[in-house]
Amino acid sequence: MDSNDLERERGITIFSKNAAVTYNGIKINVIDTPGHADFGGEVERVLKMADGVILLVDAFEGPMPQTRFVLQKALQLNLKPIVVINKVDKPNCRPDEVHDAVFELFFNLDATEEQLDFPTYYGSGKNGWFNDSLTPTDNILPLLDGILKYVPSPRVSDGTLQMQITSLDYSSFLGRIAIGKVSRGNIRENQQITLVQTDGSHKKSKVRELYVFEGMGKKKVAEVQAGDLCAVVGLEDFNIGDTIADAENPEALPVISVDEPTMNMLFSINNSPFFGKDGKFVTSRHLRDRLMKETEKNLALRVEDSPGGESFIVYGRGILHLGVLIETMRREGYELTVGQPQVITKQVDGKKYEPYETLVVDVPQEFASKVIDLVTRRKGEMLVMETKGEMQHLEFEIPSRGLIGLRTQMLTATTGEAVMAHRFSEYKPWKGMIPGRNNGVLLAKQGGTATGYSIDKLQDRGTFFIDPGEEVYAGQVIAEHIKPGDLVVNVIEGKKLTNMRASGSDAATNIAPKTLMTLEECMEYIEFDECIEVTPNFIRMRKVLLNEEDRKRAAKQMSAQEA
Ligand SMILES: Nc1nc2c(ncn2[C@@H]2O[C@H](COP(=O)(O)OP(=O)(O)OP(=O)(O)O)[C@@H](O)[C@H]2O)c(=O)[nH]1
Ligand SMILES: [Mg+2]
Repeated sequence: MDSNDLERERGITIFSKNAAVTYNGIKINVIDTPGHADFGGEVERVLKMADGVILLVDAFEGPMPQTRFVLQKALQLNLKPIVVINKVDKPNCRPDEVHDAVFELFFNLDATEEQLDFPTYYGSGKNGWFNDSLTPTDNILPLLDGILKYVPSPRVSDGTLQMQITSLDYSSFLGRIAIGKVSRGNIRENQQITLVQTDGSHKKSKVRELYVFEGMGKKKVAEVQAGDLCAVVGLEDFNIGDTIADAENPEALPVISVDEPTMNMLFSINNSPFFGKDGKFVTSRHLRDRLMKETEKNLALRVEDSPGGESFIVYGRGILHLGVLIETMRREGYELTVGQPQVITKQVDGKKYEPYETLVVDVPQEFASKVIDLVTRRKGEMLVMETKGEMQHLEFEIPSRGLIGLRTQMLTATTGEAVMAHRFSEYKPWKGMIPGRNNGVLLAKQGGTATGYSIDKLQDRGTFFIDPGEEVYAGQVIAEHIKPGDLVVNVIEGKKLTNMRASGSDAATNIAPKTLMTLEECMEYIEFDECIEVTPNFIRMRKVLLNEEDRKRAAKQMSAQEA
């Protein structure tokens, strides 16, 4: 069901989606949720529409850190999950062990007796079958039977209309669409309603059109009964969390709460020399309107104006959550500058607390000690070490700060073999200094077009992030230095012209291709005095202070302050 461009590129679900099937005369609404903890806000609200949960687990990998997160949310809502162990087609899969691991997870999450007694189905989505045993079939009917058997019919109560808006959709024909579950009464086309907003205020409105989910699409209907999910067209000025209620006697449903943000980043207008060259929306006004609009549907996101009015502090649930927002904006034509992600600390009993995460790393045996060393240096503590076939399975507790920049180092240290995943666990006391990036960077001395000649000469000094022919500006990060400390270099030098020409001596042909970094890799890479210029076609890392003299002065000031 992943239909968004970003979802397809990354192979993960970011936004929840609806589908519906009718089986044996009973309508089954299906809601697909993201699995990653960064999108917890999305999971928490859509689970409110659900009467049951199917927990999908990989038959080889078993429960992942994010499995714990979504399962916890479901258990807290008193939903009784059906466990589906998928991908039993994988060679070396271990469905029985995975089943035990899932049981243990339920137990650790304080599941009730009833929840612990979960039904389990096995199968392969890829091969199109699911069964209540490991015996393959050629269909998914046993699972559908299980859904009818174990998922209770919707809990509805008697009374006037109540429907909480849990998602938004947009259509250029119909405008904004409110999606939710009718939990009481019924809703009709052309009905007058009262919208009860999360701050308690009331607003009269009218339903223009109604849709229910059918297959992968929607079907227009005249009326929807309590228990079904629906999409309402025609309401004005609504937000997620609002209740659509009776026109005369409106009663609101409890407000949806979502987890607090754990990370923030400074978003500003692009103030590089290349300002406005690439994007359509470039002013702080554009940026502000776009960010505010996002907070309407992205519940775990918060935006604050920062003094001066040119920048905004954006609070989110992690690198991925904020990264997806930035990536979406650049595709819409925005230009912006984003700073180094900062974790959000809290004061608890007069002490400084910071977010911690559970980090899981699966890595071939021979790299295990390197990984442990790397994570320990970043103040991680190992909790679990298990052998899984050829692989070593490691679990750590680590401050979120320690994760920033870890991925690149981890992949380098394990020649790309490590598989890592992490999830926010809790706030705990501040763990002290965590070393940042080991290496310095090479910075462009002046603006211009990078030449193959200069890059070739500088190749043994660093690993380049640019190719010959790219436009650069002074203060732009163009390479990783092979050593600590930054170096300002000339990359626009042309080859001295001589009359001698030898075939095959063109420097450009010997240049290693540039290292391409994704937006999130850049977010994890930069240091506090650096930022990222994001435009529709370019992602450039740069110093906040582009001028070399300014940087020297700032550094002097800082060391004076430290002294
Ligand atoms: N071998 C095998 N691979 C599968 C099977 N089902 C799904 N996959 C693969 O597993 C990967 C992840 O599938 P998704 O459906 O995106 O997983 P997801 O759980 O929705 O992931 P999130 O939305 O990010 O939580 C894809 O590459 C699928 O092709 C299966 O039955 N067998
Ligand atoms: Mg998915």
